[in-house]
Amino acid sequence: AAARSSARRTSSFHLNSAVVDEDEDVDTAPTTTSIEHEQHHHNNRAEEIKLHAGKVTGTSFLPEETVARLAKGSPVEKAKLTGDPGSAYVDVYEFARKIREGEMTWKEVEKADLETRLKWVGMIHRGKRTPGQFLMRLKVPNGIVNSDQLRFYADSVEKYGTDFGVVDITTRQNMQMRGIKLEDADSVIDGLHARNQTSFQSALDNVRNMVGSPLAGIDPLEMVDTRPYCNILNDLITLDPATGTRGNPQWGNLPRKFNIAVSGSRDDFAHTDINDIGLQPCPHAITGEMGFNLVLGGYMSIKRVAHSIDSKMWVKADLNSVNTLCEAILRVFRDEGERKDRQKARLMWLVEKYGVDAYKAKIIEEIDSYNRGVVVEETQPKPTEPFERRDLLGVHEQKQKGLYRVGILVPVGRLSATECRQLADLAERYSNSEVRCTVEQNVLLPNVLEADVPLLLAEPSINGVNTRMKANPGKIEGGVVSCTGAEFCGFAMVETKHNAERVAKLLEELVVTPQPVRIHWTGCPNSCGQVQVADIGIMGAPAKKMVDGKKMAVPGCKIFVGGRIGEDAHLALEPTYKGIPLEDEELIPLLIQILKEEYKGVDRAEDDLSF
Ligand code: SRM
Ligand code: SF4
Repeated sequence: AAARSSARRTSSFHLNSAVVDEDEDVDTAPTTTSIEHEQHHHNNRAEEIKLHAGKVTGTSFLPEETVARLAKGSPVEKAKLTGDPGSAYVDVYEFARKIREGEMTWKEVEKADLETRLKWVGMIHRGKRTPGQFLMRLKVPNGIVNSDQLRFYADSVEKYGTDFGVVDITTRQNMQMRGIKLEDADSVIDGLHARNQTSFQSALDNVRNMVGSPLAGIDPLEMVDTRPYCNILNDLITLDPATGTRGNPQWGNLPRKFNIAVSGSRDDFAHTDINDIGLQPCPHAITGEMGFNLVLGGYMSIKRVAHSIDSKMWVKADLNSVNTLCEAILRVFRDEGERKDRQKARLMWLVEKYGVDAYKAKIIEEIDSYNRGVVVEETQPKPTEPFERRDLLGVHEQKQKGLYRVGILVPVGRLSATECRQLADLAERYSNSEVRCTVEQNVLLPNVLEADVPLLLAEPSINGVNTRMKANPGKIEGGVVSCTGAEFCGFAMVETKHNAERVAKLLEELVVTPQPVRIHWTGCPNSCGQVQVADIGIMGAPAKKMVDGKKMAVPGCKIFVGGRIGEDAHLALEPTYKGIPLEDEELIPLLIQILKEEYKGVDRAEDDLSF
């Protein structure tokens, strides 16, 4: 295993022949990944199963010393050792077929497969809320989808009904389909693969969706077009170099989840400061050549929330450098990361174990061993001229004369099948079928002709007259982000999405703020809704209330105030308020107070239109 591991490690995985070269004009770069020439594999089930059947497992890439640690590791590590998650790429087809043909029911799938291994194909069982139904999480590099994919999501979830069959845009600029049953999973996966997308390696101990700039290629202030980087890294992680199919065992047994974000401008729309790897564009101080400063170790969890730290590394903005740097970091993390205590298994802990200088030396040694001519330099000084972070919602000029980007609010990221199709219609009519997701769970349509902008804004699906989606939302409702919450998530302490959408509407009616205010909701301390970066972050938590003269436990929240994003990012690590019952009479007055004290809000009746 060790020999195979090192042989694999030093080989170069440049399968991305169709990935746009950084020297090319990438304005019309492919919207997703790059392997159309491999498409026949994905369309042919029998061939794909044959290819995967003989494939090496995730564990076989690990050095013997790491495998020994797995054996004494956490229950998840032991489970991964017993049933290699990489084989889920094949097993999901087997389960689906057997259930369809009446050979078994979903209840007979072993618990370890049902609740854990299937996460390697992006299937997350919602056993507590909707037994037998799954959420299928995709990989959408750089958050770019097209109308055909949107229609496919709608077609895939519709049969599960309007309550369960919905599509969510996530806080990683990604898509999730809900309600999927195991017997349908194979055809949905095939449909994704036929559309050059995948759900593989999107959950549990995998590298998660590649976040990039939603303005890639259309931004007058762009420093780097993030699309080719997101695509090549997505391919590095999910494309099996041995077979050319999705599902790559090489990165299929990491110690923990792993997040990568590539920022394209000083706005940092990708939130590099809360990702394990954050690539921040920055020109070289002497040569002026564009490159990336690397920040490391940002993450959020129940036990610890950490802002990323300066790694003291800079690489050129070219695909080989970025791919190699990320591969080296992943290799060291995979083989050396913590396997016993999952609370200490995120990258930050490994960097701290080494110390930044020793870690840097280790990564440079690893990069040099690949012999790909990649040079790592010291962190370069960031630009200092004044810069104001820009809005993603609303209508904005692009770098291309006569073309506009139009941001559209998708409240809490939730789309019904009908809304998916409405978005697809808009994209076909106005944006060359392209839709871009943001980490704020909204979308923007790029490349809208100037003359078409008024027509788009007046479209009945987004004009705000009885529509959830809005092209011109208010400053409060436009800034709402929410995790999944109790409706589907077993960890949730409270309901989030419906509360978030309703409370935002209420606040919008009562208060006016001069600037957009970002209110984030998250159902538990895992902080999928990233409350620590929000202006106002509402996290599900216990609360008590007097009921009939007795103190009773009620659903409640903690409130974080003052998180910042962009160049001047800051995490609000401690809540300002605790134990607030999640009831309108308690919560609304407090939120209004915060909006007035911290964000210059005024009562709507007093609005003097000066804003
Ligand atoms: Fe998350 C676990 C949803 C972004 C930190 N997250 C979960 C699970 C899978 C738990 C579960 O099994 O139910 C949630 C599935 C709920 C559902 O039904 O949708 C879940 N996380 C989400 C999403 C869908 C929230 C959303 O509504 O947008 C986001 C999916 C992103 C994606 O497309 O991949 C999501 N989760 C995040 C983020 C934000 C980010 O990546 O910027 C974080 C904090 C950042 C980070 O990871 O460092 C986050 N989720 C967690 C954690 C805590 C991780 C840790 O190191 O402890 C868990 C629990 C875990 O992994 O053990 C978790
Ligand atoms: Fe579920 Fe908690 Fe994540 Fe919300 S923050 S989706 S409740 S794990």
